[in-house]
Amino acid sequence: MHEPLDYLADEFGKDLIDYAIERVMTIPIEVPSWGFGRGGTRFAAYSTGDEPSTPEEKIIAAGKFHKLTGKGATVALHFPWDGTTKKDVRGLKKHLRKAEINAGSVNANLFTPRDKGPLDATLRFGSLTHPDPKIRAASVKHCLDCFDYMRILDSHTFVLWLPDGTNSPGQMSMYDQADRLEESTKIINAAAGKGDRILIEYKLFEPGFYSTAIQDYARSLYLSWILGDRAMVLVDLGHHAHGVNVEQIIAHLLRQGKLGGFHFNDSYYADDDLASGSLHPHQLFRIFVNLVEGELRGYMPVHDLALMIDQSHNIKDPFEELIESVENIETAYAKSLLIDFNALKKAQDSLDPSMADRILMNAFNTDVRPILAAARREQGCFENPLDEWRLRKK
Ligand code: LRH
Ligand code: MN
Repeated sequence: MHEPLDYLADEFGKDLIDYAIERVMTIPIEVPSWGFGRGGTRFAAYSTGDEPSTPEEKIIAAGKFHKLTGKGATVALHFPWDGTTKKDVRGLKKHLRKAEINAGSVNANLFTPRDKGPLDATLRFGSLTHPDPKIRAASVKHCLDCFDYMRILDSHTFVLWLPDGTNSPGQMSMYDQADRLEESTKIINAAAGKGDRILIEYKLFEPGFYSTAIQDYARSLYLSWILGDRAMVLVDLGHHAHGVNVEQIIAHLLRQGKLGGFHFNDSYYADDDLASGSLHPHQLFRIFVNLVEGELRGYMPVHDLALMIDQSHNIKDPFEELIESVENIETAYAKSLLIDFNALKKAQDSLDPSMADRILMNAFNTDVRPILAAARREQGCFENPLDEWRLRKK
């Protein structure tokens, strides 16, 4: 009986299919602690009470997720959402060890007003670019605290997304905004430890609706050049204006050695934070095509990038939406691995775009589910995590 994998091996060759299975099996995809709870919108957070809500409950869920899917070996953490003291963080470390998973990236939070201390509602005027040097110092201190947490958690990835921006033309001088940002990020960068990478995340707008301090990849790239080798650009797929060619940005950043990683999600309108690949599976495919081609050309290997999911789950069971997202990311990656890049380049260089695009679409139109199933089987995980999760929920 010809197995589905056999058909794939007939078409693409057994070596390439075995390679794709190995690559899908080992690609590290990081899940967000905040993705196991219900995110909410500006209108409401629709908690049903049965989803994880405490940091411990989220880590336990992440442990189950890793066993079920083979992905999520590391969990992205967000402070103060996941803790406010070193004691809390040591507690997290215990939960992570028990769940047999590790801490991934540590995300600073300079948008949630604290109950006590200087970072209160004044954060609406900014944090690292706040007009008051005391607030800037307190914001820098929060980032330095995150480095302390990274030491406890043995994490080496710091994610800096800055909510700073303005809502009107007169609110702040663009020059002051830029000067303060550089001054603050230089202090943060100087405090980073050996082997740490600082991922600078840009975003077009929100919560600033007139200006945003780090509004596009050029801004992140500029900061990453002035801060040095450990500073890289983080591409959140939902943080672009309509019509922006995201995979072109990715190729350009990879070529400059400044692509640090991703926040995978999907969106129609703005920063919708919907399930990765749920609306634009072909865009996710094009992104992986450029990552795989970049690796073949000697740029940073795909697996060395910080491949993280950043989503807000409101309607579906958060656990199930994360399974869907990981499957869509694995699918896009597996399809991109089926491309014969030599044949593609030959078609491109011989001015034959029809053949070039057919090579891409042939890979995209290939059913790679047998590759994903084989990758999970070989890891001792479940070929169909969603069915298994539902069986367990019963
Ligand atoms: C900002 C963002 C950032 C996180 C937050 C949860 O929109 O993408 O990465 O800190 O979402
Ligand atoms: Mn993000």
